[in-house]
Amino acid sequence: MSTKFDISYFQKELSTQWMGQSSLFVEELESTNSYLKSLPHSKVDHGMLCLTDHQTQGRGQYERKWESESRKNLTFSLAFKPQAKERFHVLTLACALAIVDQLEEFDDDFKLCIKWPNDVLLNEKKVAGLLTETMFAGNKLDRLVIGIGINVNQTSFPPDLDEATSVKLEIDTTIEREQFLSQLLRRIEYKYNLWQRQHRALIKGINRNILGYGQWVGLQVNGEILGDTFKMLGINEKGQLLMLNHDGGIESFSYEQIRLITD
Ligand code: BT5
Repeated sequence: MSTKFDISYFQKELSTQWMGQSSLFVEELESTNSYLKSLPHSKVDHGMLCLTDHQTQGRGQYERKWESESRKNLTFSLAFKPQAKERFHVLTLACALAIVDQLEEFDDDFKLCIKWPNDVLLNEKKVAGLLTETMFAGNKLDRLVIGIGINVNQTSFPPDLDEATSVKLEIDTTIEREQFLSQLLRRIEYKYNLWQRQHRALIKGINRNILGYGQWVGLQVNGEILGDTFKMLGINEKGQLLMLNHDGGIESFSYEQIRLITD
C-alpha cells in the first residue's frame, strides 16, 4: 500500500529560505499547473508549491499527457514572480539540472542528462518532465509556473510509456518522497539564485549535462527535419541553443523552434 504524501513531515524537513515555504497539498487535482494558474494573484507567493498525489489530467507540452500512478511519484508545480521578463527557458533547464544533481546522489553509476527542451533522462529513459507556463497581466509578468513530474517509486508503466523509468526501477529501493522533495527544493532555490544573478556557472552546468553536447546531431526546426547535421555548442545566457553548421557558421535557435534528433 502506498501512503499519502505527508505534507507536515515535508515542511519540517524543508530547509529553504523561501522556495516551497508556502505550500498547498491537495490529494486529487486535475493538474497542479492549472491549479496554480487559476489562483488570484494575491494568493500566490513567490516560490509557492502546489503538490498532488493523484493528478487526473496531468499535462505535457502541446496538450500531451503526463501519466503518473497515485501516491508513488512527485507531481507538483512551483510559482515564481521574478523581475526578469525573459530567459525563462534557462530557469526550466536550471530546475532540470537540480533534478540531475539530486539523482546523482543516489548512485555514482547513474547516467543522467537533460534532454532538450525539458526532460531528464536516467539511464537513457525519461525519469522526469517539466512544463513551464507564463501568465501575463497586460505586458507585465504575473507569474511563471514550472510543473515537474518525477517518477520516483512507480515500478511499472503502461506499454505506450516504454521510454519511462523511475528511481526505484533503477536502484530497487523505495524513496521517501517528502525528503526527496525537500532536498530538491533546496537545490532549485540555489539554482534560481544563480539564474537571477545570470551566473555563468549555471549555463556551464546545464551544458555539461545536456544530451548531445559537442556532438553532431540532426535537427527539426519549426516542425521540419533538416537535411544537414549540426554540432551542438550548448545554450547561451538567453536559453537559445547554439549550433555550428558545416560551413563554420553558428546559428541560434529558440526553445519553441527546435527539437534534436540524437539517434
Ligand atoms: C513533459 O512534457 O514531459 C512535461 C510533463 C510535466 C508534468 C508535470 S506533473 C505536475 C505538473 N502539472 C501538470 O499538469 N504537468 C506538470 P512532454 O515533453 O510534452 O512529454 C509528454 C510525453 O511524455 C507524453 O506524451 C508521454 O510520451 C511521456 N510521458 C507521459 N507520462 C510519463 C511518465 N510518467 N514518465 C515518462 N514519460 C511520460
